[in-house]
Amino acid sequence: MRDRGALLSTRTIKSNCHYCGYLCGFIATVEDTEDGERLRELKPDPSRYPYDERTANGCQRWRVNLSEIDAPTRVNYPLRRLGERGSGQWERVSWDEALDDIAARLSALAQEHGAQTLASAIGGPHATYWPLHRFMNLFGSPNNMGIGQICWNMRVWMESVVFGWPIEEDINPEVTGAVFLWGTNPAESDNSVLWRTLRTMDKEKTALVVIDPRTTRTARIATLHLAPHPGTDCTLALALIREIIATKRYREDFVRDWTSGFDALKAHVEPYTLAHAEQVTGVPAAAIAEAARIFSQTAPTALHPGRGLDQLGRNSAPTHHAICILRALTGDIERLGAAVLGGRSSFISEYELEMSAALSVKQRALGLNKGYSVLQSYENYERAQLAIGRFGRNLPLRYLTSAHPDLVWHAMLTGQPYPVRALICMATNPLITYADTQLVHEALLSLDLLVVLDYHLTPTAQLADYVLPAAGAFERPLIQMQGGVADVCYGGAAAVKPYYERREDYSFFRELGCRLGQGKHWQQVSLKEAIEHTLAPVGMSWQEWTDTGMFTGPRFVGSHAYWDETNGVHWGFGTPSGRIELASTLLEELGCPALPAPAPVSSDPAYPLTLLTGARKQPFWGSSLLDVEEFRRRHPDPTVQMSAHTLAQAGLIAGSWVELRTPHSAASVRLKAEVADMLDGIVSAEYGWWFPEEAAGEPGLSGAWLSNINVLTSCAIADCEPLVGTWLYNGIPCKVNPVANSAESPAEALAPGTSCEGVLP
Ligand SMILES: Nc1nc2c(c(=O)[nH]1)N[C@H]1C(S)=C(S)[C@@H](COP(=O)(O)OP(=O)(O)OC[C@H]3O[C@@H](n4cnc5c(=O)[nH]c(N)nc54)[C@H](O)[C@@H]3O)O[C@H]1N2
Ligand SMILES: Nc1nc2c(c(=O)[nH]1)N[C@H]1C(S)=C(S)[C@@H](COP(=O)(O)OP(=O)(O)OC[C@H]3O[C@@H](n4cnc5c(=O)[nH]c(N)nc54)[C@H](O)[C@@H]3O)O[C@H]1N2
Ligand code: SF4
Ligand SMILES: [Mo]
Repeated sequence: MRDRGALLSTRTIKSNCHYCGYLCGFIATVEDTEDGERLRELKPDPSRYPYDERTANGCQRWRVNLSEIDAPTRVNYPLRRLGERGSGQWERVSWDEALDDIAARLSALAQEHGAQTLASAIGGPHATYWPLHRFMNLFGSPNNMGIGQICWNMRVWMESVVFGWPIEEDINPEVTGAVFLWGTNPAESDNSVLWRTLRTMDKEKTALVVIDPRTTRTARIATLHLAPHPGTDCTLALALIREIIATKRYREDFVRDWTSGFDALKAHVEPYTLAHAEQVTGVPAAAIAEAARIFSQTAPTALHPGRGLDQLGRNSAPTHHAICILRALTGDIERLGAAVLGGRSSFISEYELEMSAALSVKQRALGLNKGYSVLQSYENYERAQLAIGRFGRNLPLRYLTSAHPDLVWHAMLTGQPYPVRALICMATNPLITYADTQLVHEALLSLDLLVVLDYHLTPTAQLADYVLPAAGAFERPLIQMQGGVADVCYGGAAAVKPYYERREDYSFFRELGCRLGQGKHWQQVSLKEAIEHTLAPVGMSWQEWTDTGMFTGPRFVGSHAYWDETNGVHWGFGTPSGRIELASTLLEELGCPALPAPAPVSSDPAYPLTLLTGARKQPFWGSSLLDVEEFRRRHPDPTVQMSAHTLAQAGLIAGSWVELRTPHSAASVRLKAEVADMLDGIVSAEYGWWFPEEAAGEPGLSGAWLSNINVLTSCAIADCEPLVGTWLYNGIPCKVNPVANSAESPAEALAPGTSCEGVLP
């Protein structure tokens, strides 16, 4: 732990939490000591977005910033591997030594194999990724792996296909008549504005419809809860569409004036009767009809989809497409209280910051996705942009072209279609959070160079050549820009200088870039300067930014209806036809069905149960915060939930360790069985589990194999959804067995006596 030295003075500064995408404002008390600055205290800041006393009380994570900033498990100095990969042995080196060596090795690898030999991996919404994207563009590699294919890309892509640009939901209990939460559970996944709004709104005035196979805490406050069999949501959506058309409850004028493909849609949904939908989804016909009635009431309806739909493999794209159609039918688009098109950033956009234009045509053509995922590729990003770009808007290119992990892991292992020999991971723990842990493990072991930027020595970091200590919340300024698909950004200043030798991620990419001849593209020496530069076009000073913590541009709702004098047409939407395309001409041009249809749901007679993975649970976040003792006391073990009936049928005892298997893997994992209110035949397993207290390094990698649900998942490209490459995290055939010694934790059962020796120098 850090020596405190004598206290010289105390001051306060406005800064931000970064344990989720809200970046809540806090007033940080900082002590200046002889030994440097130290974060002493945090108080929620009533002057800044998204303050509300109840939020601060409702969020369990922000307080741990005070201990995590100096936790014994933090990485504080650049570490270089000693011995074999995964040995668990490290030597401390200087940043210059690390950067010089990484630059030299990347140069040599690019010389031998081409710049595409470097891949990168990013994670969830908790970091500033554009510096990595800029570095990769300037280096000349198209191969960034994102987690977007199973997080937010599908939404952005399908909204862009149908509406010509992503939308922002506008849930406002003053005007919103109904909120549909579809495959999302904000009670566990959201600590702030959304959950607070839903919880407190008057359900007599604003109906709340929850669509989820589990009776979650969110479902319990719903006006109507529909529990479809996992993966059957597309059929449900098509039945809602059919019912709304059949009962003439759609907005006829809006559909006539602003959409295309209605007749084709009407014919297409004909087979999706209430009876058919009841049979496929298990939701009673009367409940579907009631949901259709609520959706199409006169007041605005806001629809908020979540991970339940994002991670449905082949059913993900058609389901998202169908819910976009629903919104358009009832005119709930470009409508306050429902959804509005996002703006275009009037500060420097993420597209410009990531310098996407710098990646040459030749290197784009080497993108691994070509021929595999139709939309998620450089060529078809450009195709979609032809219409979208009419309004000077650019979708964030690097996210929406990110390379499919299955293709990248295989290029590492086989050298096909070309060798990928190096990987930089920033703010991600792919060994735990990406699909198919065995494949990820083999691929990482095969590399010539693996560099990991993180706060902790995660299982992924344990396999690295270099682990570089990242500055975290309160140690660096922040800016969140929604990928540039809205005219909003928020964030603020650092409270303290990074502790020890930690550095901002920005600084790593800049320093590495400068060593590789990118110097003229990294004019701003720090992230603070880069944020000032980003905000310059809107005339916002640093002082104003850190005082308010937010920039919002003017909001134009209904710009599609503006009459363009010069061309004698309405502005319309950013699609090829200028209308909302219920039947997509872009998809048709690309050889795909223009209208959504459900794909078969996975099944396997040898694996009779259905596995949902990754249901969010407070207070944990992804694979993070498992080292926080207080959290582990409250939630010590990974759990798998099922109904009392399913538990009994499988011969299991609540509270005991059980073994899960799927057809994707010869291995199994252990979690603790828990009874919950949900459909029979389904099991819902937590994700993200490893055990920081277990021994680091091979073979155990701090318990990375014990309860990590991604040991059982797969992202095999042949099974992925063809437009974006989404794989299946929800709806995997599985079986659950009792285990001998079911009171024993998996670590006791498999690796007796292992414990965490201090591995950090
Ligand atoms: N089976 C299954 N797998 C899933 C999911 C699921 O539901 N089921 N969910 C998926 C989804 S939606 C997501 S978004 C991903 C999340 O996957 P990841 O993003 O890989 O997981 P996290 O644990 O959130 O974060 C990884 C690491 O980032 C570090 N970190 C945080 N902030 C920073 C930063 O600013 N800089 C640096 N250098 N490091 C930082 C943390 O210490 C942590 O070790 O998981 C996906 N994987
Ligand atoms: N505490 C906590 N909060 C988080 C995170 C975290 O790790 N921890 N991660 C953040 C990230 S990266 C993300 S992407 C968001 C995700 O946020 P959400 O989308 O709200 O994710 P969940 O809370 O898991 O809710 C998804 C729901 O979908 C349901 N579901 C599963 N399969 C199906 C299906 O086939 N059909 C339908 N209709 N529903 C289905 C599940 O039962 C579950 O209740 O959460 C963010 N917030
Ligand atoms: S909601 Fe909680 S975890 Fe998220 S930024 Fe705010 S205080 Fe931090
Ligand atoms: Mo996510």
